[in-house]
Amino acid sequence: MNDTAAKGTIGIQALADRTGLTPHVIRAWERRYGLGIGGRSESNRRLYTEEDARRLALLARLRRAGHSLPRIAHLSDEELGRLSTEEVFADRLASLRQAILDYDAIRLRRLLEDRLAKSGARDFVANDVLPLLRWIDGQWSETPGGIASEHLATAAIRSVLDDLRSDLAAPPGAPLLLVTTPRGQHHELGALLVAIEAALRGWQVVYLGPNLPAAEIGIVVRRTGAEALALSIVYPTDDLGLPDELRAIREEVGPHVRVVAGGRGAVAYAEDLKSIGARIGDDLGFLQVPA
Ligand code: B12
Repeated sequence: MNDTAAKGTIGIQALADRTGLTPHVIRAWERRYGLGIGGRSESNRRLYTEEDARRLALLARLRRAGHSLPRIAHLSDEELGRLSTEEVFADRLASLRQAILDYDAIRLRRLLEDRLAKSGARDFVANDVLPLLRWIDGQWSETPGGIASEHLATAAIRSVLDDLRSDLAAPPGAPLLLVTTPRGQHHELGALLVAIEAALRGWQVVYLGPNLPAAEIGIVVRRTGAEALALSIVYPTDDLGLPDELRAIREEVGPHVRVVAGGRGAVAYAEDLKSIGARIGDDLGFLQVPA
């Protein structure tokens, strides 16, 4: 038992959800290799901390990248961190990048689906989708054919994420979250990622796609009784109409619906978001399903 274990709040199923492993595998690994995670609550329940979840996710990633668990399970967190340099994971992206450079949309899609099936949703997002988007970012704006590559890549990513999202079923009675981007915000992938994460956390998600006017959001809230609304804001960051649109969203949804906004452009509208009582930031902790 490690000494932070007593403060753990995460049960084994939640730990499994976060790491993409099953409870059975976690128990087996603990038994065999002593992973240096977890402790017991006063009622003798096995509980884990956020650091434990991060350590276990890292161990699982390193194992998938070819490291042997018996050899790495006892390393310190710092030593594990060193192993997980970009280099270790570079290979993982190589075939995806090549498919993009070859304009081979079918191969790209197949590779992405394959990754998702092998790694599970969270690992796929963290270690394939986000690094790939970082690579795409500004990669070829000056290169002829570069814009086509970017469009091809994001169309494939979008489509795989959308399939993943629509496959995630909510438990009965789950609270309802609407996810969209406000009018004028056309970048959609952030909203899709939020929809996926929220569904994994037990929300029933109604995904409305990008660029939705306030009045439409209001209609859906009233019709569905949604408890919360997540807005992704990426680009532009200087839309003079967006502050009014955000105020209109609050008026439409009423005072009780929780509103959260994230995405790389959200901070540009921080004051406006604050003024409508929206939470801002990428912390998905707010998506904790209300008790
Ligand atoms: C994919 C992409 C596109 C695709 C969009 C496809 C689609 N259907 O969405 C295409 C190719 C069409 C495109 C077009 C353009 N794009 Co673009 N695009 C990107 C790219 C690569 C990813 C954008 C994205 O989806 N981000 C969303 C997520 C993945 O990232 P994030 O915002 O950091 O969000 C993270 C968190 O904040 C969180 N999150 C996101 N939303 C929310 C919401 C909540 C509630 C919470 C809790 C968390 C959360 O999730 C993410 C994961 O951690 C970025 C570069 C990049 N890597 O971000 C450029 C980028 C956003 N694009 C950019 C630009 C300039 C454009 C164009 C103007 C290019 C052009 N000259 O035509 C057009 C504009 C289109 C338009 N009408 O708005 C710039 C914006 C620069 C700026 N000033 O901010 C960027 C940053 C590229 C760059 N470095 O220049 N783009």
